[in-house]
Amino acid sequence: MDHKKRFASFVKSIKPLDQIAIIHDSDADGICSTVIVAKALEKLGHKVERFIQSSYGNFNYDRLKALRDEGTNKLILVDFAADQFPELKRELDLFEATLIIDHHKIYKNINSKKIIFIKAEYLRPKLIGSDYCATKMAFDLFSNVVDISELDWMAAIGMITDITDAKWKKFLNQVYKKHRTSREELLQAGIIIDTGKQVNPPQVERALEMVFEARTYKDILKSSFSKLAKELRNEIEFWVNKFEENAENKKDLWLYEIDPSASIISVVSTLLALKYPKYSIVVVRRYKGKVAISARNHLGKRAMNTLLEKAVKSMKGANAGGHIPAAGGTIREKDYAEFQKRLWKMA
Ligand SMILES: [Mn+2]
Repeated sequence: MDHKKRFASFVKSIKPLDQIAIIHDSDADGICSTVIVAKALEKLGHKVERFIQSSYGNFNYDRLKALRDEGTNKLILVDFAADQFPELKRELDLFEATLIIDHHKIYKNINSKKIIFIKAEYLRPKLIGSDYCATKMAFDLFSNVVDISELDWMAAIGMITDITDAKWKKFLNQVYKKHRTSREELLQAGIIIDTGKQVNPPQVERALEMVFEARTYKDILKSSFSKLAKELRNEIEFWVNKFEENAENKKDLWLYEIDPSASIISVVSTLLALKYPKYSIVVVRRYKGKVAISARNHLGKRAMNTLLEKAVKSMKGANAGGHIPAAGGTIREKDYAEFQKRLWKMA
């Protein structure tokens, strides 16, 4: 059976007593895709009971078993590369059925009787994951079973903020026209949603709620989160402007350590990649004994996911992954020297 058909039969098989949980990435793409899934299911008469942010720590047998024991029998994972986990089969076996909608690199095809595993390339063989974000995938998949056309602006926010909009000009132009808006304005809304994961402590649940309640993108622009976003913007600009002065490089590879008050390395690296498209830029931040890493190469000439995967390979408690132009990871602070050594070797 093809992926669209398996998706449709997953949706059709949901029964009134089923309890559904969504595990999602905490950025704008993860949040917008989650809201699209939940709203589409709501229209079909189903309620999503639990929303859980994906993290490497959250995705393990004990936590998933606890979720199952609380009653969750159907699991939906969005914008999260579950196929990266070696123990995955045992973990997902806890649930009656699992639906995975994701556009990260394909590590392993984990389709099975109980797992409906949908990657960007499976739906659109001519595209790659970095052209087709989870929000648009969810929008397209659910549009086949229920009319959610009023959520097109939300799909656009996910696409623009995840920088996966290049191949979708026609769709996006229709959205801009219909809602009398622009790429800039929807990007602004996406940046506000992203504030939820950046502030200290994070407020991802509130960001999710805000998007859930928004009737249009304007509600997001007017939300209380927009003030938080403004404050962060000054700090983000500060670190972007310090790049040339403080970053180190070997050939096209740049390493930039920053010490911000919030988790803004991924925005800083994205903005730097747009400013210096030819560079491969790795931005790092030490935090609580760990080092968070965000890597970008806007032109995709060097695969950032592979670069980080190699640089953290077999380090204890480390993880890395993502897309060709944009990847991320975490290591222990004590492994940072080794990480740098490996990075410069690959320059
Ligand atoms: Mn994404």
